[in-house]
Order: sequence, then C-alpha cells, then structure tokens
Amino acid sequence: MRMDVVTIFPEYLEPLDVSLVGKARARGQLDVRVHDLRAWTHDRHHTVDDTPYGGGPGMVMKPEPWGEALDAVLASGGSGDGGPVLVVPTPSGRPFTQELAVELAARPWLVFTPARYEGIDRRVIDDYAARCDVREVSIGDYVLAGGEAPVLVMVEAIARLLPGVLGNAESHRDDSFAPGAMAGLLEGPVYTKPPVWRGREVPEVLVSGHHGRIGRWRRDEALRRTSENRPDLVAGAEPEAFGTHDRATLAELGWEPGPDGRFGRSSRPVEE
Ligand code: 6GU
Repeated sequence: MRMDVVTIFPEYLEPLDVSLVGKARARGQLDVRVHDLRAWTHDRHHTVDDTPYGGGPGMVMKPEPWGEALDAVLASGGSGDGGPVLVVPTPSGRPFTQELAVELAARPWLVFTPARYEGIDRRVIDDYAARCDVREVSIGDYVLAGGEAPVLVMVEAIARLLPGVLGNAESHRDDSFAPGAMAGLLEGPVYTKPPVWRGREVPEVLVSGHHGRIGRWRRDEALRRTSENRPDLVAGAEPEAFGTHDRATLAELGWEPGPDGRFGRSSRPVEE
C-alpha cells in the first residue's frame, strides 16, 4: 500500500519510521512518502495561510499550495486499482472507526492532508471531491492544533491491518471493534508471568487449562468492561450478539432486554 502525507511539519511524521509502521516500510509492505507543503509555495516567505473571508479569528490555509501539491502527488501515481482516497483530517469530519480503517486498508493508495490553523480553503476539498474519493475524518470529539497527530493515529490503525504486518494472523481477530465473535465488545484484562506479583495472583481460571472455562471467563470480563466503560456499546448491540450465558452476566451487571430485544439498564439492580 502507498500513503502520501502533505504537511507543513514533515518532522511531525517521524514516528512513522519507528516500530510497527517503520518495520512495515522497511519490509516494503508500506510505501509512505511525506511531502513539505511549502515546497509548492513561490514567495520568499513560503506563505501557506491568509486571513479568513468574512472575518473571524485565526488563519485559513491558502488553496494554491494545496492545489499544486496535490496535483503533483496525484500525478506521480499510476491510474490502476481505482485511484487514491484523499483523507482530510478535520474535527468536523466523520468519525474514524475500526470499520473505516478496514475499508481504507483495502485501498491501494491513501493521500493525507493534515492542516494547521483553522483548516484549508473549502474550494480545495470541493475541487478534488469532483475527481476522487475524498473522506473528511475526525479521530474523536476534542480539538487538536493540527491534523498531523490524527494522521499518525490513522496510519497505525490502517497499517496493522495490512497482510503480513502483524506477526500473528490471529492478532486482530479479537480486537475490540473487530467484526466477529467479540463484535462490539471491549477486550478484557490480560496477564503474564510471574504468577504472583506484589501479592496479586493471576485469576485461577487462566492457569486451569480448561479452554471452555477460560473462554467463558474472558467473555464475562469483556461484558463487564464494556458495561462499565462503554454502556453505549451494550445498548447499541444487536440482541443476537448475546447468548444465554451473556444474558445472565448482563442481568448481574444491571441490564435487561427491552421490548425491541435490545438491552437497557434495568431499573432495579439485581440483588447479590
Ligand atoms: Cl482530524 N483534526 C484536528 N485538528 N482536531 C481533531 C481531529 C482532527 N480529530 C479530532 N480532533
């Protein structure tokens, strides 16, 4: 897979040399090219921003450098495999989810346009949207100073899904948010040696060797953690996601099925 990043802070993307993404690049599984937007400015001060039409605080990124940069980057690629996806990080975008990461990981070429200031002149997004697949994406409900950190987040989430990037093909089967058996549940706690640390023991079931009991315990822990940290995921789950034992565990955690079969908080907590 190829990824291009156009930014006024190329050094902000240096973490892409490290760890999982760095290794995927070194192995040739991922071709990441970082470009300095200021290379496509023509004035002495390499100006990339200007005051907003209509007034207001802050500055807006000028359209000309972005247009020249994106034309150059897009022209450098082949026309095979359906063309690039332009990923535009913005707090006003659609949420970046595991589902979107899976979709983008199946595309051959992604171009990221992290902005600073109040964002990029709208005409740039509109112009490219007329010619290619443009996704405005937010990584969460908070405001960052620029799109570079979101690009690091998205590149890592996508790169680990590429074939051969994670050591073990099983590794993302049980991911929180992955489709499948644990669909929509958070992962439970994990333990390793030593068996006792600061007087704290590893849960007995995990050293029992009973694979059935271990699987059930992990499922209950996932339900417990999801109920505690993300009750919205329990409430939004399809009723078919929960089996008989799940339903008993959910009842202990204070959940009951409503008229539509979906779970909601029970008015009366179940007595111990
Ligand atoms: Cl993609 N950009 C910025 N600047 N802030 C954000 C964001 C993106 N996602 C959440 N907050």
